[in-house]
Amino acid sequence: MHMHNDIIDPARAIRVTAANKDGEDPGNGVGVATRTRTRTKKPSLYKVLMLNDDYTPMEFVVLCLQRFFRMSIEDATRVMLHVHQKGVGVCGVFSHEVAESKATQVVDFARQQQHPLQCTIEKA
Ligand code: TYC
Repeated sequence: MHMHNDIIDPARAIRVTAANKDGEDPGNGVGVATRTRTRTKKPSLYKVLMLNDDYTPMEFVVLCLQRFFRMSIEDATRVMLHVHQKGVGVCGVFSHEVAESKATQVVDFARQQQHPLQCTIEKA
């Protein structure tokens, strides 16, 4: 038998309430299914940018891209070389909260190892 295992979207969920559509309780103890539409707002997206500098080792930048942006060694090397040559590059696009968190994690990790590597975020 076919089984559903969908994630419930609260904006589309059916609520079973005592009242009918006129706001009156039918009074028979039988629930009335009503559907309400809740307006949901998509989060604004932000790019995490990585900046070039003359001192951070290339392999450390590649490690950061693998660790904090879950890139393969090939993608991480490509992005690192792009930043090295152009001065700035995009590590990924995220919600504001996640973008801030990733940029902070990279800069804090670099600072711990005495590297001047910098990241910023910018509206996508
Ligand atoms: N320019 C650095 C070097 O030559 C490498 C580097 C690449 C540093 C990317 C930062 O975001 C960066 N060692």
